[in-house]
Formats: sequence, structure tokens, C-alpha cells
Amino acid sequence: MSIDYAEKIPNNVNLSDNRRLQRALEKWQPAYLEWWRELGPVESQNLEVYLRTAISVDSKGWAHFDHVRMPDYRWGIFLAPAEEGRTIGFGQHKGEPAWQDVPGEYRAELRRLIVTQGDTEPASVEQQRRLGQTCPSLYDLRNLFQVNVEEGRHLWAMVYLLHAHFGRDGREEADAMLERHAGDPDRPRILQAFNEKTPDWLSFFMFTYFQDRDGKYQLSSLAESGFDPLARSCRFMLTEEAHHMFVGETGVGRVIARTCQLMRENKTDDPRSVGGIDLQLIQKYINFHYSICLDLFGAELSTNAATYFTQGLKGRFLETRIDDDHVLADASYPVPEMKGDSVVMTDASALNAINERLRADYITDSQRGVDRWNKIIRDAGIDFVLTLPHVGFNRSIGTFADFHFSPDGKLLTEAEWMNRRAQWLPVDEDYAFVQTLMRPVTEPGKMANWIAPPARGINNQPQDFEYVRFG
Ligand code: BYC
Repeated sequence: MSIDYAEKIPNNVNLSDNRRLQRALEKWQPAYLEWWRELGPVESQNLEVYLRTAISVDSKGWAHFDHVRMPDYRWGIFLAPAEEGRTIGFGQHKGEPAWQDVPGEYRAELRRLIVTQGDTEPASVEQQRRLGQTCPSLYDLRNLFQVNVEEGRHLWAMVYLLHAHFGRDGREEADAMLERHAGDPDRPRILQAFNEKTPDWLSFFMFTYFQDRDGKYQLSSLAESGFDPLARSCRFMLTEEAHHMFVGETGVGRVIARTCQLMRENKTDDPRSVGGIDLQLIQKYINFHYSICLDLFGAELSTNAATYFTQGLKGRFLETRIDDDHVLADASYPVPEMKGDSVVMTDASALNAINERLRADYITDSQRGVDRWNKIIRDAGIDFVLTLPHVGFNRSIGTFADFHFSPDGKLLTEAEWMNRRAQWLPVDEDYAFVQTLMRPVTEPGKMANWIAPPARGINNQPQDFEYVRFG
């Protein structure tokens, strides 16, 4: 399972046996590097960063740490080990051997899923590209870059599938991944949350907590795919995704811890006056990031999702552990619906409700971290509780898209919403305030005033470790 680093593109897919594919990828590689130079992290080309690089896909080999220049990072193609005799776990082909090649009749659907997944990866790098200039510490700078190089590698994973299995239109789709850009009015990224700005580090931590968690749930569903190369790609991507969510949860937690500390030490209810970020503003950021991420699951009822499931292309979260027939022809699932002025739960076809079920799993998981953040506040003796807003709050996709809700779930008129939305979502002044705190701290071991140090260093390195070397 070890990866051949002598090759231009490190891989565990025997790339050298397929000269045509290798040449196609070697052609795409310079375009990728050019994209990284232009739209990847700014002013980072010469930095030496303490990065984790996968040198094999087994449990010991994928976490190899060393200082590397990011343009020299070995973005490669790694699939989790094949499972002998794997069969399709759901849908109309349940029990049949997993496909090693694209089933011709499902080509368009499969390509669409892979393109949508792939598109998010470079999008996030583009969204985060300026953050390095205002890092709160070298530890955080290193984590940002780790996340960025791995998103780059996840793009490679999807591009490999397109090149290896979809011929000419796969190659065209791979090129288009580098042509759409986050927030570009003419050629935006496919999913809306990937066109938003990530203007400061609080946004970055919220992004890695909430948006990367959508990644976890979508990748887990694709890891169940009957198309085995996709399943194996996503399984390996998930090992990396865990660190991104760790960065998010601990990042937000450290901001909260520092705010509480500043409030206590200075005996003040106004942490802004002593250089911290108030809990009310943190709540606004949660409201924004969580609500745009709920949209990433699609509509409550989706025939697309039903089709993907029935065809065996995209399953549910931990599909094989669910105790049902995995076909769902007669099953139902509760979905929210607007009846007059109220939200009611109605039973719908479980097949059409696949997106909703995944969103429900995501909501439960999102709450866990919020509970841990609240414990930090409680332990500091401060009377404040962070919450996830109502599922209808600030939504643009699905049942709630045409309605306005307050965070506590009250239906609002358009005028009420317009009057009050600035209380609930970050507005220009909020972003401007956070921006005043965003000053780079690049001395080893030092932290910006608005965030607490991490509990532990990366790979057990000491507090003052030089995670990033400026050449
Ligand atoms: N924005 O039938 P519906 C990650 C469209 S994150 C814009 O309900 P479906 C990462 C939809 O395309 C994980 N458009 O949708 C995280 C459809 O269009 P058409 C990314 C949207 O297809 C951090 C129409 O609305 N992976 O990895 O069932 C950093 C009707 O919708 C949106 C995936 O998403 C939206 N939010 O479900 C880095 C997995 N939502 O047909 C990386 C692959 C829906 O009318 N994607 N629409 O033209 C999918 O499985 C599905 O495409 C979706 C949507 C779950 C996204």
C-alpha cells in the first residue's frame, strides 16, 4: 500500500500501468499548480510549513509530518484499500458486486455527483486564500495550510475519477474545476455556500466546523457508493476531513474560552472593550454558517436523491449500519412542511426524503460541538447559551426558501425579517469589528489576544514550535 513518490503524481492506483491516463493527469497537473499559484493561499509560495503528507493509506502511513514548501506538496491519488468481494449495499442493485467501472446507464448521474463534490474542494481554498495574512499564530497558520493542501488533494481525488472513468467529457469537467471560481459572478462555484466570503478567522473556524461537516456527511454517503473507485476515494478523504472539523471545533472553542477569560479577568460584560469577540457576535456567525450549510443538503424532497439511492450511486450516512431493507420502496420518513403559518412534520416517501435524513443526521452532529462550546461558557460561570437556529432560519433551498423565520422559529413577515435580520446575522459593522482584531501573529508560541492557545501542539510539538518557517 505504500505510495510511489518517485513518480510525478504519487498514487496507489498503479498509474504507471496506464500511460494514457498518466499523460492526461500530467497535463492537468501544471494547470492545477498554476491555479494554486494564482488562487491558492496568498504569499505562501516560499514558506516552509509543517505539513502532514500521506505516504501510504494504512493507519501508520498517512500521517507523516515534515516541513515542506507548499508548491512541493505531493498532491496525489490515494484510494482506501479495496474490500475483497464488496457488494452494493442499497438500492435496486443491492447484493450485486460493486462496480469497478462506470455503469453506462448511470454515467450522467455519477459524473454530476463527482463534479459537484470536486467543485467544493478548490472553492474552499479560494474562499480561504487571504487568511494567512492575518493568522492568530503559527499553529493556526499551519492548520489553515494543512486544510488547504488537503482540499487540493481532494480535488485530485475527484479529477482522477473523471480522467480515469469518463473519457473526454471527464477531462473537460476536470478542466472546468479550475475555471469556475468561488464568488465569480460569471463562473461561480456550483453550491451557494462555496461562493460566500470567508473574510476572517472566526469565519474560517465556523467554515471548518459547519461546512466541512457537510463534507463529512456527503463523503460518507458517497463512500457507500456501488461505484467502488468513488467509495474508496471518499473513504480515504474522510480520514483527512476529521482534522478539518477538529480545527473548526477547537478554533471556535478557543475563541469562546478567550472571550470568557477576558470577561472574567476584567470583570466586564463587554469583551470587545478588552480586545475579545463577544458571545452575541459568535452566535450571529453560528446563525449564518449553520443556515447556509443546511442548504447544502438540497431540498427536503428530492427525486434526484431518490434516483441516486435507487441506482446505488449515493447511500445514506453509515448505510450498512442502518437496520432496514436498504431499498426503501415502501418506507416513509418525516419531513417538515409549511401548513398555513406553521411547520408540521408529514410522512413522505423515504426515498424522496434521503436529503432530509442526511440533514437530520448533520443537525444532531452539529449540536454536539455546540454543547461542548456551552460547557466552556458554563464552566467560566458566564450566563449565556449558544444555540443552533431554527431549521427555517435564513434558508434559500427547499421548503423554507420562501419564508422567513427568527432563530427561535417564529414565522416572520418580509418587513419583520428585513427589520430584524441585522440582529441575527453578521452585518458590515460586525465584520469590520472582527477585521480590527485580525493582525498577524507570527512569533513562535505567541497568540493573538482574541483566541486562547490550543490544548496541545500538532503531532505533540511544544507550544513554541516553529510550525511555519519564513524563508
Ligand atoms: N446550492 O433535488 P435537490 C465538501 C440544486 S462539502 C445551489 O434537492 P439534490 C467540502 C440542485 O443541484 C460536500 N444549488 O438537490 C466542505 C438541483 O439542481 P437542478 C459536497 C443547489 O441534487 C468544505 C436543485 O437545486 N458534496 O466536501 O438532491 C470544504 C434541486 O435540488 C443547492 C456534495 O454535495 C445548493 N446548496 O442534492 C471542502 C455531494 N442544493 O437539478 C469541501 C454531491 C441543491 O434543478 N452532491 N441545489 O439543476 C449532491 O449529492 C447533491 O448535488 C446535493 C443536492 C446534495 C448538493
